[in-house]
Amino acid sequence: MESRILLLGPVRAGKTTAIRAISDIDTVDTEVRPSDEVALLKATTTVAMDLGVVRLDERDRIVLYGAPGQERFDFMWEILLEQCEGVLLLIDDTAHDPVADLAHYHALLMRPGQKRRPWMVGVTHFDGRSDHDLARYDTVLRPARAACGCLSCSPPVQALDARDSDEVRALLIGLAAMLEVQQRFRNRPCLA
Ligand SMILES: Nc1nc2c(ncn2[C@@H]2O[C@H](COP(=O)(O)OP(=O)(O)OP(=O)(O)O)[C@@H](O)[C@H]2O)c(=O)[nH]1
Ligand SMILES: [Mg+2]
Repeated sequence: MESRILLLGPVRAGKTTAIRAISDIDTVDTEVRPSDEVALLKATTTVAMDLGVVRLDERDRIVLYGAPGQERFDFMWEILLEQCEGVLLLIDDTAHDPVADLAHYHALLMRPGQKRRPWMVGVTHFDGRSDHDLARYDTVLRPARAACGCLSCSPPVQALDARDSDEVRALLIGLAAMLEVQQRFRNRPCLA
């Protein structure tokens, strides 16, 4: 089975890094030196998309797309979302307000009219802290979770070092399993 997964999230969350860490092919990327305040955060930024491929086993492979984090390229988010069955949302835990970042992307993925997709949250730059520190993200996810237990309303949240190919792979295997479950029970309604 071939799945297409979009890595979405703010600048510096680790989308390009994760795809480079795990891809079995030379990745395609669109990195440029930033000309604005992003230059304070990092040397290069994605302006269109990343592309990689990871083979999970004999049968399954995932095509990975990486979105640009900058809001001014948000038109690419919709184009890439259209191509993808699942989303791995990366949130930089050290950003100014990472809970607000999650709320922003949650609103995008859950807005009326948006196709419901299985998705997961990978919290990056977490660097070995206790998983209890992930609880603050529940404030965003709790209302939708309480309304419906479907794979789109109840995304798992996990710490992730985007540089670590084993960690990225483990998350993607989980997400691929969610996609398979969704395909088997295609008609299961979202109650939210
Ligand atoms: N310490 C630490 N660094 C990380 C972690 N995950 C990613 N990084 C680093 O954070 C930076 C992320 O940069 P990118 O992968 O370019 O981020 P991006 O999400 O593609 O950003 P844009 O393309 O600008 O939207 C890289 O320098 C990574 O090495 C982590 O868990 N811990
Ligand atoms: Mg990038």
